Amino acid sequence: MSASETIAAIITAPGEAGVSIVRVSGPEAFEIADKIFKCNAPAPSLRKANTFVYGKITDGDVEVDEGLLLIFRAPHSYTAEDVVEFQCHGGGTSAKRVLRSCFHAGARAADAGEFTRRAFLNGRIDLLQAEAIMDLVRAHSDRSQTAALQQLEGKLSQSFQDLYDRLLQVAAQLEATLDFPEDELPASVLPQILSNLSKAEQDLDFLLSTWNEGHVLRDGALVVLSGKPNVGKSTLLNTLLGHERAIVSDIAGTTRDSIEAEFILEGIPLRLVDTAGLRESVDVIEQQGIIRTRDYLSKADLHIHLIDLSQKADSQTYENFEDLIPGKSILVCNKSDLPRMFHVEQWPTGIPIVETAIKDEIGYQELKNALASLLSSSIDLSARPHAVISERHRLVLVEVKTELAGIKDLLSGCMGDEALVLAIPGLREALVRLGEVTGREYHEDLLDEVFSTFCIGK
Ligand SMILES: Nc1nc2c(ncn2[C@@H]2O[C@H](COP(=O)(O)OP(=O)(O)OP(=O)(O)O)[C@@H](O)[C@H]2O)c(=O)[nH]1
Ligand SMILES: [Mg+2]
Repeated sequence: MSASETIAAIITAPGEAGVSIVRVSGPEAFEIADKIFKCNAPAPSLRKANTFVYGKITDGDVEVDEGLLLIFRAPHSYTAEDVVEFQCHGGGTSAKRVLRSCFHAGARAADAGEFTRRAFLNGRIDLLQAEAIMDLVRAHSDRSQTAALQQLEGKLSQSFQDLYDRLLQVAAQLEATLDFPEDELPASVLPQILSNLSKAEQDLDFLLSTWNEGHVLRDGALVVLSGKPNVGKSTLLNTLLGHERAIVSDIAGTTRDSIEAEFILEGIPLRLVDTAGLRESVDVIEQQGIIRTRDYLSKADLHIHLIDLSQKADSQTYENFEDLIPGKSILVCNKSDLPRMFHVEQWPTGIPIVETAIKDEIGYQELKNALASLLSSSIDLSARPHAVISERHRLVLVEVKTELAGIKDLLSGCMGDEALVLAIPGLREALVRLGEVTGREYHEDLLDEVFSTFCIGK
């Protein structure tokens, strides 16, 4: 992979559409445009930046499409290189023919994420901003999209920069301290260093506290519907989605396999999972389904457990209650429209209980409110969306936190030269790791890891 090569890819989604765009980036972008784009004079390479022109796109002697050519000159382009973009016709064929023509004229196919990787390598954006671009593309809700936009605008980069600068200041203070003979060290130095370290720890803890929200906004909160067969799980899934996604019937054991569907609640993406009903079963397929239910329950962010008020409680009911976790689970007492047969000695404690007749949408709004209330423990719904860290960033922060705790212990014990000498490498390591989040420090493996999640054309 070399920036001396000119790369090309279709940057719009496949499928029928009015327009598709082919981007070409690199030193030969204009040479390629001159070869394949026929327009009124002047030729593309002689045209001004940030202009567009109509013309015919050719491959050798063959005209392959007509469209617009957009002109960007380094460093004012997506990649910060010379870039031309062909706006041609959408659909399965036109853009592919235009792309092939670019290859014949000297471009090579761009790898997944290569345009954005070049934008990073050319210093136009940092690694956090590069990741934000993919988060934007993948955002499932307004809130996720706004958080990604904030990250692209550099809000998260600034927080990491502030943390980095504070630790750099501590490193400088420690190095300076080494120059003093031990008995001449000013008394104020150690408290200053420790206070800076504590402030860094606070900033770090704040960033870490945004992880759960980041996980929910990027991946969606996994909300698992569970309960005995026939309690109304699939009816609830369909009601939430507003269409008949799962089969509903009065035969217990209708849902055999887990069914996942996306649902947006208050701007937050949820991955709803309808599951096979929990019961003792001799049916091998049903047993497999129940294993999957258990697997989903172990990974769930939130859990809606349903019971049927028209049926008597039994030992399975109590066994299922053991899966309920305060702060994570809601108990839905369904079929309240039917004569009540359900009685238990002991209701689970600390679990919100909502009575419903889902079939008639009774109690449905209360259930959505209870769900939003549980979600608000990881996301402050009243606050404006803000940039939040991802799993990659969390792993680095956890390491840096451990490193800082070790340094604080060393320095709190004594302020001898030995402690200083031991503390300095730890701090340097913490700075290197922190630098990897924004890409101030990077190596090929790190870039491969980050950009491997990108798609072609991004
Ligand atoms: N009376 C009444 N019937 C309901 C209600 N909710 C669901 N049902 C009925 O209960 C039956 C079972 O509903 P499902 O949604 O298939 O139940 P399930 O929990 O998915 O069942 P399995 O897939 O077998 O585990 C269907 O006949 C529904 O129409 C309700 O609130 N009141
Ligand atoms: Mg079902």
